[in-house]
Amino acid sequence: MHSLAERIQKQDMRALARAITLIENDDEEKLALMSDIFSIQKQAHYVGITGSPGAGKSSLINQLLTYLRKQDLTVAVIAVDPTSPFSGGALLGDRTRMNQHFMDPGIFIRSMATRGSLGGLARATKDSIRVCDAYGFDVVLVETVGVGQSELDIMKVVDTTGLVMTPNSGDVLQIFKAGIMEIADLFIINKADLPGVRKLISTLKEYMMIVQPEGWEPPIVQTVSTKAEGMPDLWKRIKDHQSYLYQTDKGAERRKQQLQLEVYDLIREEIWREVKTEMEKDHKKMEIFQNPDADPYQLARSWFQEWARKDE
Ligand SMILES: Nc1nc2c(ncn2[C@@H]2O[C@H](COP(=O)(O)OP(=O)(O)O)[C@@H](O)[C@H]2O)c(=O)[nH]1
Ligand SMILES: [Mg+2]
Repeated sequence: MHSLAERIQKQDMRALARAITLIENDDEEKLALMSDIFSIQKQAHYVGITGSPGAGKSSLINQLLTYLRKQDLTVAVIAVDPTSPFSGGALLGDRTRMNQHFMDPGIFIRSMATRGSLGGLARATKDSIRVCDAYGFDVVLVETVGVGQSELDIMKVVDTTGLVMTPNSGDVLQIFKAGIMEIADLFIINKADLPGVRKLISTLKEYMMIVQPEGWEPPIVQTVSTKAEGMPDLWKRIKDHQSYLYQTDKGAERRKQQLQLEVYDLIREEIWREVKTEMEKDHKKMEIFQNPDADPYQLARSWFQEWARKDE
C-alpha cells in the first residue's frame, strides 16, 4: 500500500494534506495512491453546499461544523471557489471565518487551489473527497460556487446537495437557467433574517409544482448563519435525505451513475490526449489549421481514424 494511504488510514492529518497536494498537482504518484484509497472501506456522507457567491455558504458550513462537532461527528470541509482563482481573497475570508475550528482534530478544512482547467479542479475535488472519506470522517462537506458545468460536475460526486439561496437576491432565475435547481436535494434559504423569505418560498413551491419531483421532494430549510439559526433542522433534513437514499437504493444508483460518468470522462480525456500528442508530432497535419475553410468534421474524423489504426 502507498505509504500515504497507510498513514491516512491511521488518521494522520499531515498525510491527508500531503495526499491532497499530490492530487492537486496531478502528480505521477496520484494513480497509485488513489487505487489504494479506493480499496479502503469508506462510510462518509458527502454533502455539497452550493449557491451564488455571497449567499453565505462558508458562514453556513462554519455553523454546521460547530453543530456537528457537538454531535460528536467528525467533519472534513473541501472548499472550491473557482470564481477567484488568483486573488485568494475568498479563501482568506473563508479561513478566518472557519478559523475557530483549526485546532480541532475532528475537523479538516482544505481549500482547493485552481491550477489548470476547471475540469481538472473538478477531478481533484472528487479525489480529495475520497481521500477524506478514507481517513474516516463521518461527513465530508463540499463548498462550491454554483456557476458552471464544472461545478455541476463536482456536485455529481456528492450524495446530498444543498442549494443556498437568499431572499430578495433575485438569483433564482439564474440558478434555474444554469440547471442548478435540478441537482438540489435541499433548498436552503440562508439570510432568513432578511425580508423576502415568504416570496422566495412561494417561488420555490411554484417551481416544485411545475417539475413535480419524483420520490424525493426537496425540503425548504431556513437558516441564519450569522446567528447559527436553523442548524438542527438543516442537519435533520440532510439525514432524512441520507435515509431516503439508503432505503430506496437511490444512493447506490446515484453512485453507480456517477462512476459511469466519471469513467466515460476519463476515457474521453485519455483518448483526446493520445490523439492530440500523436497528431501534433506531424507538422504537415498541423499546417491544415492555416486554412480556415477546412472542414472540421472531416478533419476530426480523419485524425481519429488514423490514430485508431495506428497500432494495427
Ligand atoms: N444577514 C445575514 N448575513 C449573512 C448570513 N449568512 C452569511 N451572511 C453574510 O453574507 C456574507 C457572505 O457570506 P459568505 O459565507 O462568505 O458567503 P459565500 O460566498 O457563499 O461563502 C458575509 O458578510 C456574511 O456575514 C445570514 O444568515 N444573514
Ligand atoms: Mg465561501
